[in-house]
Amino acid sequence: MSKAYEIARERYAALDIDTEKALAQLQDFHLSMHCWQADDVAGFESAADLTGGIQATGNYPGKAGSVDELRADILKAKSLIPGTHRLNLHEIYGEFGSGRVDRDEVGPEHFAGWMQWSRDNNTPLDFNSTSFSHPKSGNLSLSNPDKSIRDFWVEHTIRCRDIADAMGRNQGDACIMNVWVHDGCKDFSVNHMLYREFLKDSLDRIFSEKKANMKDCIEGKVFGIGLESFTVGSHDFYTAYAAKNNKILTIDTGHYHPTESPADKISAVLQFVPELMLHVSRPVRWDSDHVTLMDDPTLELFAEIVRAGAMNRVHYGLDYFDGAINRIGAYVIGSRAAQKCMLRALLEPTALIRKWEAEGETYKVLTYLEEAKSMPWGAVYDEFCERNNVPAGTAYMAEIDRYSAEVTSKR
Ligand code: RNT
Ligand code: ZN
Repeated sequence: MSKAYEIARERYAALDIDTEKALAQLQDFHLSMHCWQADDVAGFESAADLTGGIQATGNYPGKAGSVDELRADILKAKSLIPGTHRLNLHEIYGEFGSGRVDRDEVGPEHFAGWMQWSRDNNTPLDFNSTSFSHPKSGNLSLSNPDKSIRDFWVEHTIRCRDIADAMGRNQGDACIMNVWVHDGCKDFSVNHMLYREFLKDSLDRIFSEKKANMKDCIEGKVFGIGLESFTVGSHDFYTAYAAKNNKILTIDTGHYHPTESPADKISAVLQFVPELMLHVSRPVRWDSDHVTLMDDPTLELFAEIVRAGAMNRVHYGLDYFDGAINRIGAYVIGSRAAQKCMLRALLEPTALIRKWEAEGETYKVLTYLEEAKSMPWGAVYDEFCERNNVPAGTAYMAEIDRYSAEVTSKR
């Protein structure tokens, strides 16, 4: 135990906070690392461009080009992130062999290798259907007025639920499957009602069969690139759908209006939906999917979860894809930042602050919130790293640089 940690433990104890308890809670806090930071959302299905209103920018060398490279990169990143974590896969990351497997033909067999990997590496899997980067993606998938295209995507998503169910069975723990579709319009449309009726109907068909080993979550957003004027799966649409159908709602922190607070949605929607999935990201001016940092919106998000007593009702996915920087570094920075935000939430003297709030002593509420910022939480995080045999502080950079020199730069 380091001297710095011992001092931190005493300082927190004076506020009635048990750092050992916080460390145990942090050990039980599992991120769902998104596989798609490793290769700029390319996947292994085809060489098709990334479409569907999202874009990865940057050309940093060494992105993963095969399933083996992707697995190696994920394991390297995981070795520099304390704790145990999950991996979140998209359908386009299946192992399809040499023949083409279309999206309406995919099955658990294409993820048998991943399930084996999941067991071998103690890394449970989560899953996503993939509506983008395909000749049938267009602007509308599950809400397309053309029934044959709609049916194609319904079939795809039903098959993805089978895959997720197989993953959940394999790992003895529910696989969380996200449905996000890019459907929208670049310009004015007078068919909002029609498209939303189709989307609702498609979702009803997709979710009609109950599955024991997976859970569904649905993700809305404000707009996609090239689809700026209208989004079929808006937040109102999915929040209402999730509340009515008892589905998990996905909150992607990059998907809201700039002054809207994703953190404040936690206690609002948890009154009506069973659980939440997070896509923790960092929007810079728009849904730019920059690497997650320990910034104010993310701190507030995790603080709201802990204050709500909802730690176990939330799944902690990450969702960013920055092709401009070292991709292993991106995983390590973003994952550790999310953990720091959670740790700081766990170390908040909430009971004391609530007492001042109840007494109407607002200046004391602010005093405690302000002082919490300069408490020695960093020493507690370093202790967490050390107990997990992961380098604390900046020491992980040496290993990332070595891996770049020996592995990714040779690709
Ligand atoms: C897009 C959504 C979605 C994707 C991933 C790749 O705006 O955030 O979650 O980022 O599925
Ligand atoms: Zn997302």
